[in-house]
Amino acid sequence: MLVEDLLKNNYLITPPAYYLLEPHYESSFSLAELIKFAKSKGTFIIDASIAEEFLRGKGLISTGIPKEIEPSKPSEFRLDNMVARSSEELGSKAQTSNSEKDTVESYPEKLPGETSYISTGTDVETGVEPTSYPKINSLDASVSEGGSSVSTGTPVVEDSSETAELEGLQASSEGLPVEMEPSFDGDPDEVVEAVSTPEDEYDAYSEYENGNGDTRPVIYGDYGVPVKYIEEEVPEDTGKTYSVYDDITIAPKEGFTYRAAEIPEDARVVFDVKNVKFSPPRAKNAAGKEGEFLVASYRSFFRSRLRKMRSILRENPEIGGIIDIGKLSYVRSEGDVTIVGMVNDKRETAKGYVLELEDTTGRVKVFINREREDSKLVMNLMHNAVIAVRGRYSGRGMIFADRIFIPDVPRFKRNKPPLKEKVYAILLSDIHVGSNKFCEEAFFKFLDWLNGDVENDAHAELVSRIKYIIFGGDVVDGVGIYPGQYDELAIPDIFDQYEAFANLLKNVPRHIHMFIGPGNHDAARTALPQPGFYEEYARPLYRLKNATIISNPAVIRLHGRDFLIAHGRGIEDVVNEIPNRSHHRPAEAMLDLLKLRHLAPTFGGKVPIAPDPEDLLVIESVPDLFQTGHVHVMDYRIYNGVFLLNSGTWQAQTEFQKMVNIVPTPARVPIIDVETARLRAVVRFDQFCEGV
Ligand code: D5M
Ligand code: FE
Ligand code: ZN
Repeated sequence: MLVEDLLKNNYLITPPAYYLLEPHYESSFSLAELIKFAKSKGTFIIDASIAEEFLRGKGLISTGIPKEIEPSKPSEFRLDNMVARSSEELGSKAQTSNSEKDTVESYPEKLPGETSYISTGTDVETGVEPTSYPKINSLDASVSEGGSSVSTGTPVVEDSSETAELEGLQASSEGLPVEMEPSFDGDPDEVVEAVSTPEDEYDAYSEYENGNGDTRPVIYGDYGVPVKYIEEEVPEDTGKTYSVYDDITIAPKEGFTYRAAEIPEDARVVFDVKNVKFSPPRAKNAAGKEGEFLVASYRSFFRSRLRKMRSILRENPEIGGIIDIGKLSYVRSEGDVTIVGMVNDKRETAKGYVLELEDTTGRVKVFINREREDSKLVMNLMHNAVIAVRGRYSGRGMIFADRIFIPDVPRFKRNKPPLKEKVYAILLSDIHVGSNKFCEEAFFKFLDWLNGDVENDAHAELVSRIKYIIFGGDVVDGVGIYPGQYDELAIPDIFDQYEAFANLLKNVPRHIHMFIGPGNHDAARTALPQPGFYEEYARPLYRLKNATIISNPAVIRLHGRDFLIAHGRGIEDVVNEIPNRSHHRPAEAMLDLLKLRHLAPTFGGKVPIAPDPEDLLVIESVPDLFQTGHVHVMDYRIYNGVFLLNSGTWQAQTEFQKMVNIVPTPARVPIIDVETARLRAVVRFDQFCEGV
């Protein structure tokens, strides 16, 4: 089976590509050949364009898909990144389920001093044994293991390819993400019934002329390739019943006392995207076109990024007078110059690195020799990040740099006044209510625990002082977020998903204030920043008495401590661009973002960014705590007084995550001591979400 064979080797195939390749698999090409080809293309996802190219190269098809429907970016993944995420790297993170009930792990004495790092998620801190991760087969081994027949190279004749295709389809129906054509050798009534499907049910599909005068409707796949004929009836609503948790009522345990109920609330949203007033760009004249507005908006966006970054960089006393790139040609060549610019490009040369920097006045190339200490910073620069550079201007559009300055955060922080009493905040994200992998039972247990159902005094002390809960996005699984998601939904309706989540949150004791922000699975603007949830979908959340809806990103000031909350999609770009970064160590990626003082610097990468006239993703002021989620792995560290925490998730591993080797750490509750903005404890409920 092509799909399984590819999966064994950590390669993915899209349905359109599968249909193209399967008929020829093992008769005209081997697994090894296909993998070798995909590898040469630097992708591990075999999509229709890769399949076409491969088959064309083997002379198995003569025409390709038209240029305009080829995806502009053949793959979101680069092989070099995937290789970097090797088994030993994945295995370095110890995450196991804990068999003890509600284990509390206390941290404070283990936290090192301000300037040192907490190493992420090591066994020492979590006190758990490392799990061994499924080893990624080495490519060579698996290719030989594939052992499929050697390609004869003989092109398949047009006629027989059609039958081959049909046979291929029927023979390989298992393990495929799409439904298969029914075979017609069964009961003739079945066929009649299938054909009698009303026309209007097919509204969503277009007619497809397949060359034989057959105009059966088809579904088009991602890249405009027909995926399958519709022969059978569109699946009827089976009347699937599901709970939106309106029967869940958990009340505080009698006699349980909450200290936090007596402590006055001191919480304020100090930054929320919704409160930022933009002044949209104006058209030069009445004939201004939409495109011009967009360009003007982006220009304004970058101008704003440069302005904000320049003022951050200026706080560094080492950086002297800054000169506009456009004025470089006026400077005398002997002295040093300092510029601030956005990184357009970075390249490695034999002796060092060449960067292209741009500001609003021009562009310049910067060379830094590998011998220079600061050249080490180049590896961690992301596209469109803003940096300062000091060096000698050669006069031919090139600066020879001796220093590179990243925005970074100051080494020392002002101490904040102590609080009268201990008060705690829980930082969660990626609840994914509505997914059939949502850890429902674990979440119920968490709610019980919040309501005072605790085993011992240590737990009671924690619960008693919890005053805030922050949700950093992906609170529901959403609908239509990825192809085939419907099959993985327990609650297939987005309205019901929000209602279900709100019904769960009604069981959070009333003295606990919640802050809830959106992520990429939520009903909200897809591009960053996300102002909030669309009200018409998430109304039940807006109606909660003890909750505030926040934007992504947002800054919440709790008792004078600033908590920067973001869903964290920028981590994807870090993993994509910076060597040796992994989804399994998100705190490290968060640190890269913090040092660049931006939540998603790369424009045109994995993360869509809205062309707002102002860049609201710049980390303008240094927070006490920085929270993200998104990658479903709990991880944390400290850097120059800032506590970085990536919350885990409440969703067990999905099929997709299994394929791409994402191993989530579900149902963990990190509790933050608000006074120090550091981790106080992690309470685990993961034993209740095994095998979800
Ligand atoms: O993201 C959960 C995790 O799955 C996170 O590590 C990103 C990863 N993910 C999700 N969708 C994709 C696609 N399409 N490509 C690559 N990686 C992906 P969540 O936002 O909860 O779905
Ligand atoms: Fe998520
Ligand atoms: Zn997400």
